[in-house]
Amino acid sequence: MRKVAFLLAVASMMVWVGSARADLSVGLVGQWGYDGATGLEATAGSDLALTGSHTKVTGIDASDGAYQVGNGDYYTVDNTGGPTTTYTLLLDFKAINVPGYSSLLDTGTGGDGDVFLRYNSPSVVGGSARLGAYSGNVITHGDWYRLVIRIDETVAGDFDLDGSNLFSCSSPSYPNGMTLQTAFDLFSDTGGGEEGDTVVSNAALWNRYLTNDEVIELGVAGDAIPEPMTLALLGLGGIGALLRRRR
Ligand SMILES: [Ca+2]
Ligand SMILES: [Ca+2]
Ligand SMILES: [Ca+2]
Repeated sequence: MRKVAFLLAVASMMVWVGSARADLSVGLVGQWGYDGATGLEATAGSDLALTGSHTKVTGIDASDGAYQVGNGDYYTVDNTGGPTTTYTLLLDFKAINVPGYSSLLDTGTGGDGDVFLRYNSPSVVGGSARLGAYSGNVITHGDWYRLVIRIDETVAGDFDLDGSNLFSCSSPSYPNGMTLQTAFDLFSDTGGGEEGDTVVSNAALWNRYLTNDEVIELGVAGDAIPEPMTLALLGLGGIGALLRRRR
């Protein structure tokens, strides 16, 4: 009986480990850390394709890989299986300069950008979105930020910076046009010229609308994207140690 009680305790501990944190690995369909030999390698999904050139620069810390792109340089994301109307896109970036507007996202390839930074004073730019939805002055040149863009084309859009909500859009007209096509571009305003110099350290894509709690859990630029499976394995390892100790 003592063994049964122990196993029940183990089972409840495993449930606790599984539920203690949201599972941010669910629906993670793309992840790029800009840490590999070319800076284009995916740890989830497909490798990025580069148009133009990019320069390896100092990242968020000494061990972090990051790349700078300028006007005419951009990454194309393979979104085979799209168009995608519900998604979450994460970018860890810093703006070196913002000449008027600087594109962060073009939801397709070869067209106007859809999410921009907008120059607003000598040292600060406004965080941004399509259709006139701009935040206040929240972004300083040269500082790192984690931007999380959540879109459900039919319902809502949320933009969060370092875990704080910049703005929500519930108007049905707002997210319209934010559908990710079967390929889409980061830091491109193809032909429009509205691209500043931007450094990127991380990008990630989920095929679902993350919850507010999950966005808070994602934290700030450079924070690891939590993988609860690792936590669960740590939990199992601990349980294994307990089992061994009982013998
Ligand atoms: Ca660019
Ligand atoms: Ca576009
Ligand atoms: Ca990186």
